[in-house]
Amino acid sequence: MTITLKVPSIACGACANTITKAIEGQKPDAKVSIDVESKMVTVETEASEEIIKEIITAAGHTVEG
Ligand SMILES: [Cu+2]
Repeated sequence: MTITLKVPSIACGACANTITKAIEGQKPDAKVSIDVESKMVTVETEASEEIIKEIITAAGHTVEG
């Protein structure tokens, strides 16, 4: 399943790196790609959208919607 989330708190590549590591750390099967310009996070994973949102939030970021 592909999950796409807008994360407005992403300001730079370091933010994207933090989120990528947080998701991949907890869900090693996940493939994460983040576009810093549009602040869009795309995750290819078996995990639910709710879980991915929780991981991003726990990493100190805010998911829109
Ligand atoms: Cu940053």
